[in-house]
Amino acid sequence: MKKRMMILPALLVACVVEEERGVEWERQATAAAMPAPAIELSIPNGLTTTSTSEVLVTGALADETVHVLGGTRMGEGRCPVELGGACLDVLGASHVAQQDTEGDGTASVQIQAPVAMTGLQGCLQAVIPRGVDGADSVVSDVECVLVDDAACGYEMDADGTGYRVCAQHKTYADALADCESWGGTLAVVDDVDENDWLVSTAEQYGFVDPWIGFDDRVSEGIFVWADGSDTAYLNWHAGNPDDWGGGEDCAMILMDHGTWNDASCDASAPYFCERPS
Ligand SMILES: [Ca+2]
Ligand SMILES: [Ca+2]
Ligand SMILES: [Ca+2]
Repeated sequence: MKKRMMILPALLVACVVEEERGVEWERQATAAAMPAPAIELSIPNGLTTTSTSEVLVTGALADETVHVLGGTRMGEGRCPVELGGACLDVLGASHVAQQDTEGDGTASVQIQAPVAMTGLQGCLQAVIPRGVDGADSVVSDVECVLVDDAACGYEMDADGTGYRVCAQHKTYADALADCESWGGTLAVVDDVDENDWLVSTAEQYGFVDPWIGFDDRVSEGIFVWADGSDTAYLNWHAGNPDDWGGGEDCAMILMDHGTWNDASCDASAPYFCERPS
C-alpha cells in the first residue's frame, strides 16, 4: 500500500512535465514550418591555397555557427558528389566561426582552401545547422570562383621526386621561370612511368594539356630538355612535332592521348615543375 501512495505523486509530476514538453514540441514545429531565413555567401577576395580567404555570410544570426563546405569543380566526369549543381568532392574547408559580432547581419569566415582545390574552380557553400536533427539547416547557394592564380599544389611520385603542380595557365617561358624560382625546371619526362604519372596527376587536377620542359626554341627541330639532360625518352603524338604554322617550339601533353604535341610557346597552359628529391 505504501508503495502505491509513493507512485501517485510521481505520476502527477510526470504528467505535468509531459504537458510542458508538448508545448515545447508544438513551438518547435511552428518554427520549423516557417520559411527558413536565407543566407548568402560571397567570396570577396577570391580563393587561394596559399593564404587565408575571407568569406562573407549574410543573414546569419548572432552566435550562429556557419560551416563552409569547400570543393573543386573540375572536368566532366569528375563529380563524386552533386550538391547544388556543383561538384563538392572535398569537404576539407569546413570551418566554424563566431558570427556577426557587429550585429550588421554579416559574418566573415576565414577559410584556407585545401590543396585539392587547385583545380579550375573552387566552390563553397555555407550551411547553418538548425532544428532538432539538422533537417531545418539553412543552406546557401553554391558559389564557385577561379582559384587564385598563385595556386600550385605539391605532389611526390613513387620515386620521391617532387613536383610543383600548377593549375594556373602560363606561357611556356613564364611557366619555366616560375619553376626556376621554385628551384626546379619544367618537368623532364624520363620514361613511360613518369609520363603515366604526369597524366594521371593532371587528370586529378582537372588539367587541360599541360607543359613539359621540352622545346626547340634555340634550334628548330632540335628539342632539348629544360634541365639540359640528354633524356632519350620520346612520346610524340602521331605527326608531331610538326612545327605547325612555322611556330610550334614547346611541348605539352595531350590529355586525350597521353602523348606530346609541339605547340606555340605563347599559348597558356597549366604546367608541372620538377626538382630532384
Ligand atoms: Ca623527370
Ligand atoms: Ca618547332
Ligand atoms: Ca604540333
